[in-house]
Amino acid sequence: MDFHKKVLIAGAGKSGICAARLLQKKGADIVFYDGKKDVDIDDLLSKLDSKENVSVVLGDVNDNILSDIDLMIISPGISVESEIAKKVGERNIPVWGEVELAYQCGAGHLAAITGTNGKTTTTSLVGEIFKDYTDNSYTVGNIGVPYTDVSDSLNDDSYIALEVSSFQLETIEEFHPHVSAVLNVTPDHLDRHHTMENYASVKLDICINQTEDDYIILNYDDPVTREMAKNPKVKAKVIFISRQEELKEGVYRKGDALYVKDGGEEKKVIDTDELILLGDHNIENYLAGIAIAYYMGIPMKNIVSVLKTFKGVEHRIEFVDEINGVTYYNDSKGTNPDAAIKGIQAMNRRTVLIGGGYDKGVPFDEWIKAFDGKVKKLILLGQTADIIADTAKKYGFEDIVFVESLAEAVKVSAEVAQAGEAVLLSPACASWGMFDNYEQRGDMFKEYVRQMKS
Ligand code: UMA
Repeated sequence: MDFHKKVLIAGAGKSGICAARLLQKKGADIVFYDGKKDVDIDDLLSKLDSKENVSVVLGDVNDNILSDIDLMIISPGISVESEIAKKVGERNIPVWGEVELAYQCGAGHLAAITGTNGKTTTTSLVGEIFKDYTDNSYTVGNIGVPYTDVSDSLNDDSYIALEVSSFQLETIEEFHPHVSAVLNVTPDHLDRHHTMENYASVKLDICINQTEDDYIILNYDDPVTREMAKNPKVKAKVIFISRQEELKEGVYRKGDALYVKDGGEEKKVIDTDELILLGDHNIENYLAGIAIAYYMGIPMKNIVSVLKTFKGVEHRIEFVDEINGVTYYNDSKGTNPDAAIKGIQAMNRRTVLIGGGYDKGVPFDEWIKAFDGKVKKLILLGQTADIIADTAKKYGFEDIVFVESLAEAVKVSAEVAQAGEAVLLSPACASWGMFDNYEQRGDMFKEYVRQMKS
């Protein structure tokens, strides 16, 4: 593909910057556009390899900038219904997402993973399995590292685990993974996609260029993804995963073990008690990870070896340590009640729960109802402490301690928890006000826990 062109890059975030760097290497001239008027232009230019033949347009879309553009690369955060995308489309200028650009410039064996929940954990698991198999492997996409950041380093032997969001799938053209996966589809991003039908349809576009030589992994237990198997878009071989049913063909849980059944032959992969991550949702992530790696042709020994050691994604029900028989988990990414429900559901023992933080005005009722007799004591901090306590009392839960800081929360938890129990930081609230972000909150939690060991 000839990129000696003038390319408009919409969005000056991570995706736009990596796309620009890749295009500069290919000899393109760049026009950056960002809707934010206060983007620091010097800072933006300093992130590029060269400032030559780069211009920056901020704020309103000016028709003049479109006059000699050959291609637009759109960042995932910018809707295809945005003014700039519409204006470019009207001029018949192609609009590619950053993922399409990376794909067209890249090479290698590609596995692409989407779904409403679990895609980061599954992508990370698949990425670890690829890494165990070959040094020439990459974990990229919505997970945080733009695909364009690595596409120039790829060759035919590379293995790529790519997390793709529905936003990124809106603007693919030739994008063609060998194995794709749609893990589940539940309501999300409806402000952008308008209806569940549109949202599910754009997710299924992950397979639109696949052929019968490829595979699509679908979740049999999710009614939406189960139905997808019948969709005319699906040309690839369908491989189902299920944690509820033994399948005639596919990857499933039966009793206390996970299995692959391929060509009618059942192969046991691993006993579930050898896995580190807890919760049914993680069984689904494991099954998907096994299916993706297996159909990418990775030997079972690499798959099993990573399954035994995979600790999940940082800050998501992350095992921190075991001290005096008490297991500590960091779920700082539980920044809303829905996410925190998954956190408490994942606990298989009595748990001291640390919650509270920034007030986003959301109700906590469903979270408290999910305690399910497992919460031994609720340690509360931050702006929402009183609201959470009032909600808990409404449902008859009174074992509450108020603390002033995360350090105090850890100290009190350690005093209260007994051997065989767990301490879980899963705040159901954003971290703002007390911390810069959930990562900092999680890092500090881990630090306080580890200090107790020394
Ligand atoms: N911008 C506009 N106009 C708009 C919207 C944004 O000009 O209408 C500009 C912003 O001012 C900003 C730039 O676009 O300067 C940001 O671009 P972006 O929102 O596409 O963000 P990136 O930094 O490029 O990060 C994106 C993904 N962000 C989104 O999809 C919103 C990151 O996913 C992804 O990790 C990264 O690319 C690398 O691939 C984040 C995300 O929240 C984690 N994803 C959603 C999710 O997981 O639910 C889909």
